[in-house]
Amino acid sequence: MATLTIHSVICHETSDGFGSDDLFINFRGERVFGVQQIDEGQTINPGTVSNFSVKGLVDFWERDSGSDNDYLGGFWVHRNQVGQGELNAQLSGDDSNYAVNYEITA
Ligand SMILES: [Ca+2]
Ligand SMILES: [Ca+2]
Repeated sequence: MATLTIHSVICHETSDGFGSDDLFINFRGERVFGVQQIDEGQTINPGTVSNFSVKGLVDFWERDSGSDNDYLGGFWVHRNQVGQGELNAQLSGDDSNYAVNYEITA
């Protein structure tokens, strides 16, 4: 088994529209974190969110009521990333700018 830990999610720019983002995170299609409000300049620290056997897709969404949720972006994680230390991903969906720091451990 491998473990996905999301150390930090830094919001440099929220998605389109007014105000903060209502962020939630899915792993393999199931919600593992949120909804958590986040605004520009803020950082959240989800921590260990899931275990997995081989690989999985991590997706970041912005929840909207009254319209479809906005897709912020995502990335694949794989068990062969165990031991690679802290990894980084950039999200830019819906004109957002997020920096994600994560790690895969055994
Ligand atoms: Ca929203
Ligand atoms: Ca929105």
